[in-house]
Amino acid sequence: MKLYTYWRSLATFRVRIALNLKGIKYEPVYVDLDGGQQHQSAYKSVNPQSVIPSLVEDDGNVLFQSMAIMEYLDEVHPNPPLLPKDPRGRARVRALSLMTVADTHPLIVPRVRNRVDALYKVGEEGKIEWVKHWFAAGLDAYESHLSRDEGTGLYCHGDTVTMADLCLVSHAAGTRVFKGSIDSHPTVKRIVDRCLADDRFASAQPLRQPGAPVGH
Ligand SMILES: N[C@@H](CCC(=O)N[C@@H](CS)C(=O)NCC(=O)O)C(=O)O
Repeated sequence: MKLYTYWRSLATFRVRIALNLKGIKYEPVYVDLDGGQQHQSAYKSVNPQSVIPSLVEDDGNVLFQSMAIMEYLDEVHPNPPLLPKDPRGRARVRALSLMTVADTHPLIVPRVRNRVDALYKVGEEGKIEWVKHWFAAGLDAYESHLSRDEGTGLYCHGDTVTMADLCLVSHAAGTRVFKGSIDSHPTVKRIVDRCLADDRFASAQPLRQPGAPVGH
């Protein structure tokens, strides 16, 4: 399997964790998002949307969109499961996952922050402020949900890891990359710290990938 990846990509981080949890080996193929490699024809022939991750199976089948990939991996390699068995549990885990995948992360990706700058000339500082705003709003929403819902346990849903934890951890990592903190969100922090104590999460972190800046 080949995983098209970049150190900072939060969507790819989610998939790297899923692959580690499932014990699936993969060959990383690096796509330099800052250098615009996602727009070059070599990569567009793999994923015409010009975004990562893409996961290419040995027979050439291309999987794309992190949530679809995580669910596919879960169906093909059911252990350990990333979704609960009951429909309400599955709905809650998917909903918590989508808070990152659909509602926060898409607002801060390079193509969006660059477009905001192109239209409104916000500059580097303005782009960082934009990103920080959406990460903070996402953290507040997670904290409110996770601290009040009975479904929350040691992890986002119950006492075992689910897809929601992979998404939450990616949100927390993005917060950190952009010099924010999760310290004032105790439930989020408790769950993220527990996840990152597991090397299958920790080794997949953005700042531990080749090409990441040192000294963070
Ligand atoms: N919804 C997609 C998001 C994919 C995405 O936007 N990936 C980012 C990196 S995390 C990317 O490739 N961005 C390139 C760009 O914005 O130019 C997923 O979850 O897979």
